[in-house]
Amino acid sequence: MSTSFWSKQKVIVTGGSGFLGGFIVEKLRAKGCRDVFVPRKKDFDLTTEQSVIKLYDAFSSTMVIHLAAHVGGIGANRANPGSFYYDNLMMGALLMEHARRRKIAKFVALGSICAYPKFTPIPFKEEDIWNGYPEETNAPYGLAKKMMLVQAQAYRAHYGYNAIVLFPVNLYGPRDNFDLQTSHVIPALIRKCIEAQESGQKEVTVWGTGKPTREFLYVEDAAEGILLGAEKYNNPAPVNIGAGFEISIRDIAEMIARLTGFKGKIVMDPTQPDGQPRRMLDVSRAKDCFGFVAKTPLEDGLRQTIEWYKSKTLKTAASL
Ligand code: GFB
Repeated sequence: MSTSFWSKQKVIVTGGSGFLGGFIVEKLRAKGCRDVFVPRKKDFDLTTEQSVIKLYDAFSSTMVIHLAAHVGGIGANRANPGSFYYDNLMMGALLMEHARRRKIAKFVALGSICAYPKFTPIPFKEEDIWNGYPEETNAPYGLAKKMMLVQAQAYRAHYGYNAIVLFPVNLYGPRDNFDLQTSHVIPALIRKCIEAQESGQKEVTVWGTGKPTREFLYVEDAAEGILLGAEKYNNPAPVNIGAGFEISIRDIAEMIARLTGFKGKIVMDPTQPDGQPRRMLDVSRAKDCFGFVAKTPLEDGLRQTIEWYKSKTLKTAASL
């Protein structure tokens, strides 16, 4: 445990009240960091320069962990390509530039696996990240996030600034977004299966053909990997943060049906987009550079997510 390192850090966590951010803030405190500042969206619009200046005026820090993003699943990406591009591009550019001007010692930027080319050889290696255009449904988002990699490498070369960029794969877990229009596939299918069971529905619709594959990293493992990188990694090369397996959408749908106890039919809806054909990361660099290996098996992570969602919906029903 590197308590001594974190006890000396004063950390700004943008997006610190979000799905991943909440786990990062909890882990920071568990690792001995006592000075954590989470800028709330209602107080700081981080797509504007004056808000970024106001943030850095409000809290002097030794590190920025930039998680804030305008993000959603494939449906949200298709519906909002312009704002996903602009908001994520501006937040990254402004936060890193002003962190540099303030001489904030370290900037940790979170890229996205959507930045990879549509047809990247499996497993995705970081050196392949520039070998093509990303898959169309989430290219604006992925490229906006990828510009932080360009900025970080340029700033290290020009100013000697210490910014690192980590590329997490699809995340899932408790406290995720379960809205059926804007969520990612795992929370969407958990909710659909549970609601179908409760309402006696005989079918659950799964978007696309079910043929694409994805890799899923449990959110607490992602938080651990990001903080290990934040503490130990100080190089310009990007690093994948993942679990190192692939599973088809049909297989994950069947696994979620089994784990939620939904016994009805899974119906594919090919009018909905498949998105990237295949995803699976080479996770060796994170292991070699800062000892990160994901621990939570997919079934265990799904069970914990399903239990959390059930308890949350029970609480909501009880409070009505
Ligand atoms: O998780 P998801 O929305 O985003 O979709 P991506 C993954 C796959 O699951 C796609 C299928 O092939 C979807 O068509 N899918 C099946 C569903 N049923 C559903 C459903 O009910 N809801 C959803 N959402 N999908 C994300 C990006 O791409 O990758 C994010 O949208 C982020 O911005 C993330 O970058 C890493 O995996 O295609």
